[in-house]
Amino acid sequence: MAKRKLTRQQAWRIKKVQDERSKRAQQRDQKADQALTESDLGVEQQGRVVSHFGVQVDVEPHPYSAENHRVIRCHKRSNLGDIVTGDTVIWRENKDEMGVIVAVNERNNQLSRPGFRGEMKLIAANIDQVMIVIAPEPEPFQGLVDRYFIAAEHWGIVPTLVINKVDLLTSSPYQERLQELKSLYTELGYKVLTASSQTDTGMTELHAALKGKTSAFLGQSGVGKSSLINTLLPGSDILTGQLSEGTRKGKHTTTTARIYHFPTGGDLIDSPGIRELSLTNLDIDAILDGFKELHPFIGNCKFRNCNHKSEPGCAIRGAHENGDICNERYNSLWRIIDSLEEE
Ligand SMILES: Nc1nc2c(ncn2[C@@H]2O[C@H](COP(=O)(O)OP(=O)(O)OP(=O)(O)O)[C@@H](O)[C@H]2O)c(=O)[nH]1
Ligand SMILES: [Mg+2]
Ligand SMILES: [Zn+2]
Repeated sequence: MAKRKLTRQQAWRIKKVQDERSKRAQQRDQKADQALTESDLGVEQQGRVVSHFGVQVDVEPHPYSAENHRVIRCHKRSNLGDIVTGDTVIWRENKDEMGVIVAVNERNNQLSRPGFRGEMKLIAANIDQVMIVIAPEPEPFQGLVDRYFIAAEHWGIVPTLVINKVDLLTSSPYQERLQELKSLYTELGYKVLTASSQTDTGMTELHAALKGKTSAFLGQSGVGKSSLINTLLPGSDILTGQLSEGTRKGKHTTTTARIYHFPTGGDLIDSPGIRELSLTNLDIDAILDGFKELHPFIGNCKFRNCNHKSEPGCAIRGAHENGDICNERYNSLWRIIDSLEEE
């Protein structure tokens, strides 16, 4: 009896919390709509989304200029759909130094990935290149790099591999692995940079690669994405976090993507670490596309519906037999395809 009563009470409380939540959301929408109809709203301006927090979004004037730079907290109408860091928007200023976003411009591209429940989550938009950061710690994995490169191919964005924390290399159990990864991806034709935000190693090359472009830093938590941006842009003062003592993994210090600027041109987007990059939104063809060295062979299998496992005349298996794709990458390809079939 007592148990049932408690349950009813709990249900009532949950409903109350939910009602309050939806009332608050409605009020926020009303507030944004009200602000929209106010006659003292400023003119429509172009802006870029610096960072977003649910219904509130930080916007800066676009295009960026160091002299006139400022960040304005804006409301967003719920009918505008998802807004993400890097979006360009039309906004109007309010008298209380807040703003209202009235439209989102079409994106050149968008970085997205499946979340825990398979729903697509936006990472950033309007990106020129992605910098995939790995380090001696947390432990680097080729499979994870391959996943990022597959995603980058799918997003239509060129990836660069950044091996960070090279000051730790000589004492690292993964020194050899990192050296192998460096030569593997260099041979495939990708740009591979080495860096250390601790000792400033590689910063000139990194800066040159970032100049004049919008680059998103991606990778596991703790590889030093925020530290790299702090070193490249002194004064950005981004919070960084130590690895956990036991597991030597990152603690997810950065929680939302945010844009930073080189005064001389070039935007950097810091993003939260991603534990494992799910590719469940992609089919086998998209996975194959992510393997650059297979491009000459894709579409050349004898059978149109070849699944590249045991069919005669398979061009993908043929490429492997002829050494056009190395064992490490071929095995990684199948591990990824198998993992998709499991999921
Ligand atoms: N030795 C060494 N440590 C570094 C270097 N760069 C970053 N670190 C350390 O690595 C830890 C993680 O750095 P962050 O910059 O917070 O890593 P992150 O990739 O931004 O992590 P998330 O925000 O959690 O995704 C911090 O303790 C940094 O001091 C480096 O070049 N060398
Ligand atoms: Mg960070
Ligand atoms: Zn085949």
